[in-house]
Amino acid sequence: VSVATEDIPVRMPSYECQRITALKHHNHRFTTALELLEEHAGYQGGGQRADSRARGFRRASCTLKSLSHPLTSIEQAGKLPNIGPHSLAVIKDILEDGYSQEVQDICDGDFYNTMQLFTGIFGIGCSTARKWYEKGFRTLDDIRNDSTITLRKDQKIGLELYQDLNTPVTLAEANIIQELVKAEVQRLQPGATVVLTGGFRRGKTEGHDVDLLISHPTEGKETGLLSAVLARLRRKNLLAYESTTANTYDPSTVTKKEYTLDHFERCFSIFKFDKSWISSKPTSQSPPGVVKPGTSNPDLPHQGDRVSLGTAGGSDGESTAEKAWVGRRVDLIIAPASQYAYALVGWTGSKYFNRSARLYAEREMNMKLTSHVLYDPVKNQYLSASSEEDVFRHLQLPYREPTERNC
Ligand code: DCP
Ligand code: MG
Repeated sequence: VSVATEDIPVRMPSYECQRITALKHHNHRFTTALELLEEHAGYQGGGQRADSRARGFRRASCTLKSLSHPLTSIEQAGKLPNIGPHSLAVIKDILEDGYSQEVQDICDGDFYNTMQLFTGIFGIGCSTARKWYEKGFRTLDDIRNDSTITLRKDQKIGLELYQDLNTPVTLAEANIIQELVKAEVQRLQPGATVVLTGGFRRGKTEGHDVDLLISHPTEGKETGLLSAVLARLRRKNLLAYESTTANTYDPSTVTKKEYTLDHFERCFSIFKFDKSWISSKPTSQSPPGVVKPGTSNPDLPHQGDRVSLGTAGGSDGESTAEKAWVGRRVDLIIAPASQYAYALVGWTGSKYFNRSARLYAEREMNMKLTSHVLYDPVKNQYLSASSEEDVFRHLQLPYREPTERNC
C-alpha cells in the first residue's frame, strides 16, 4: 500500500537548531515569499514589534526549508511548528493561486524597492533609509545631490562603491581573499589559522561579504595580529576602507542580555579586489603574497611585487569609473584559542541558527550560549570546547554540519 508523503504525520522539532536545514530544499516557492515578507516587515519602524513580525515569517520559512518534501496542503502546513496565521494565509494563497497578492503588491510598491536600494548602501540601516524614503527620496542621486545630508566616511564610500558592494561576492573571490589574508597572517605569526566562515562555510556560492575568522592554537599569539595584518594590507594598497573595534569581551558579564552580538576584536573592511586576479586569461596576476616564492607557476608575482591597482582610487575622491579593482566587503575577526570553537559556530551561522541555539540553550538547558563561551549558571562553570562537535555535545544536540545550518 503506498501512502502519499503528505499523509505521513510530520514530527518536526520546533527549534531550528534541532533540525537539518539545507540550502536546497523542496519549498522555495513558499520560502521566497515568506522571506520577502520578513524583509519588508524589517523595513517598517516599530522596534521590537516589527522585529517579531519579521521573525514570524522567517520561522515559518525555516520550517518549510526543513520539510523533507514539497508542501501540498494547507492542512499539513497547519500541523507544522512555528507557522503563524499570517504565514499560513500566504501559504494558502500560493497553494491555491500559485502566488500571493500581498507579496506581489509589496514588490510593486515604492516603499520596498526604495528601502532595498537605500539599505544596500554600506553603513545605512533601516531607520536612515526610512527617513530618506519619508522625505521623498527615491534614487541614489537624490541622496548624492541633497546638500542637507552629511554622510559618515563609511556611508560615503558605500555610495561611491554601490555597484561593487551590491554585486554578490563569489566563492572564487572569497577563496582568493582568504588565501591572501592567510599568507599575510602566517608570515606574521606561523601556525595562525584563517578560516572562511559565514554563508560560504555553509555551502553558499555567493554572499554579501567575506567573513574570515583568525586565530592561533596557542592562546595569546593572536594578540596584535589584526593591526599588523592591516598594516601590511594597507602598505600593499589593498584596502579601500577599514574600521577596527577592539576586543571588549568580559567573561563576568556573560549572563547579561547584551550578548546577541559578540565582542571580538574585528575589522569591517572593503578590499580592493584586483579584477585581473580572477580573469580567465592565462596572463592574469595572482593576489600578492598568496604563493610562496620558488614555485614554478609563471603567472605568480615575486614576493614583494607591487600589485597594479590602476590609477583610480575609491576612497580618496578620484574617479572610480575605470578602476582596476572591485570593492569587496571583508570582515576580519580575531578569536583567542579558548573561545575559537564557539566563535566558529557563531560566525558560521546562520543568524537564525544561532538565535535558535541560544534560545534552546537558555530554555531547554538553562545555559548561556554566546560566540565566546557556553556558561552553566547552576554549576557556575564555563564549558570548554575544542571543536564545534564539543559545542553541540554540551548542548545535547545532534551535530549538524555547517551545510545543515542554513535556516
Ligand atoms: N551573525 C549573527 N547575528 C547577526 C549577524 C551575524 O549571528 N546579527 C553571524 C551569523 C552569520 C555570520 O555572523 O552567518 C556572518 O554574518 P553575515 O551577515 O555575513 O551573514 P552570512 O555570511 O550568513 O550571509 P552573507 O552570505 O549575506 O554574507
Ligand atoms: Mg557573510
